Amino acid sequence: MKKFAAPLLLMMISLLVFVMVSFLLNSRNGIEASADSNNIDHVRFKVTDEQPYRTSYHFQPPQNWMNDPNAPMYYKGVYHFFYQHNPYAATFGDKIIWAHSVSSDLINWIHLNNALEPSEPYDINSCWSGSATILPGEKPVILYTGIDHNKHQVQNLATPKNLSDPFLREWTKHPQNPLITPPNEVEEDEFRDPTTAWHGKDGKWRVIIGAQKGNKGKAILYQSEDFVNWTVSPKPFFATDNTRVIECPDFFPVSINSTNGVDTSVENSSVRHVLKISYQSKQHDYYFLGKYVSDKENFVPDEKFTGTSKDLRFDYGKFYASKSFFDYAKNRRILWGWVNESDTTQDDIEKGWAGLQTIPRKVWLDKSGNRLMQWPIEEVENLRGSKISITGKKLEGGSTLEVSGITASQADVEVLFELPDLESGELLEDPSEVDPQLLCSKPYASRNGQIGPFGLLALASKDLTEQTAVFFQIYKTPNRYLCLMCSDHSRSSLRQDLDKTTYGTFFDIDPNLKEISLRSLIDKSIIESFGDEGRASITSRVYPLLAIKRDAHLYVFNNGSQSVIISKLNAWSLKQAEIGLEGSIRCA
Ligand code: DQQ
Repeated sequence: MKKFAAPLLLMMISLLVFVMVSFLLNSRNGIEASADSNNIDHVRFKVTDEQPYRTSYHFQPPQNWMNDPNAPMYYKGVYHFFYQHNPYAATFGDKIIWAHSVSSDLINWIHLNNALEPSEPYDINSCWSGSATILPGEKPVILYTGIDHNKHQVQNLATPKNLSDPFLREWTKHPQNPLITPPNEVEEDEFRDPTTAWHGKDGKWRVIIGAQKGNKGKAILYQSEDFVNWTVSPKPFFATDNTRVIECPDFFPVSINSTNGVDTSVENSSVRHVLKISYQSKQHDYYFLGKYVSDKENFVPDEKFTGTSKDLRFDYGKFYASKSFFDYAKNRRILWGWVNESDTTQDDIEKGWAGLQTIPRKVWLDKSGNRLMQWPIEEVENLRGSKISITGKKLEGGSTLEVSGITASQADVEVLFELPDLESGELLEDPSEVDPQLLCSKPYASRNGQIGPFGLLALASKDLTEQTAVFFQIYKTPNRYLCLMCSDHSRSSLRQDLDKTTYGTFFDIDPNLKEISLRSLIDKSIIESFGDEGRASITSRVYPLLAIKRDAHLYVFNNGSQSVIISKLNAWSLKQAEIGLEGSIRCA
């Protein structure tokens, strides 16, 4: 044996050196496209020092895969954010962990050690999504899903080791785990994602857990007096037909007459309730406004789920598995959503990372009571640098105006358009027959209307061969006016092998509306857009080849036959957020 020891050692050392060198090379993670437009299908990437698609102010781990936001909370002056992470690869994996970062402002972040990793029979095959609840006496706890040794999904409790550490660096798994195993009426491998718990009037805690039985999606309610022993409610809190599994449910009250948020346990006549479900096969987050009937322990939505474009969504673009929390420091409810990639898995492996989080959004009930409003948290405005403004500029039909003087690849743009008489909008006899996403996808050349399309061309190349058009078009119907909001990705990149689905939605507008606003947060490969002060939002992932770094441009355009006026446009270059490891903040 001895004579093999030296060569074996040498081999192991060489292997180690090889692995380390490859890791270092890969972890530089740069990609740069050689934009040979004659041969665009074959464009591949080469490693360089800088990545054009890695974001500057969106939350990202240092490397590898990230998906759902987990257990956001505020504790002793610190915001906590946990997330689903594969620390070993830029793809999803079978040992998913809970990574953990902290912040004082929800924009700049310090990455800490992982909070939860597979270690016990009840979570040995992954620690999946869950939520935090702050128990009386300011004691935060986490309920999360473990994939156990049988690949069944069970719910576990973890508590902080040291409550006097505001960073809550270490977490202890409860000795009685698993606390909840799949009940008879659900499938053992489709039972996950406990919500933040709320406290009922009877003093008991309640959580709901996403599940599936046959084709039905379910949210199963559990109750507990001590947060350790949980009893299943005999009937589901909520169920849908033909959706299969409901993932990452979220349930919270919203104030009827204020934009402030309220604690998850508030239940009185000044609030309505929101149930959000993540519909796995569509990868969309749908929400329902409705009535929480606490004595019957169920939720009665105002509208039934149809599985069509009529259902309300938090975001009509790339946005999934979202999670909200009540930020009692600023009395607001904040929503995070996972933004997946639209490039290929091979691209993700070459980039060395995949997945973003949206800029956290404040969420509240619209005055109409019919939908939620969302707006990027005010803290993002602290990143604003140089500014450019345009006022009172008429945009004739068919015109395009460049917004120059800011970093167009990393910007915050707010524009207010003055509208012509809404009566001059095109007639849509029966909007319920029209899928807005399909309407938005009409080929660009044929898409010209009366009032609009008008909006922004973001991440555009100088010659406009690459552009992501985020725009509005106004329609009249027999009894109301509608705004179509779209994000058109058909020309977002010269590359062909990307998911370029165009997204869109309708929303009602006030018949007396004179102006409409559009805000876009642009960050290298993501555009988050908010229409009409946050009435609708669309998040896009785009990977331009030409419109990167200094070659990215921003335009305002109007392609309708009626002119619109830019009443006010403010655009800012945004600075890079500080997102890095503890002790050595590196920029993202
Ligand atoms: N992601 C988690 C699950 C959840 C899904 C696994 C939603 O807990 O259902 O990473 O994206």
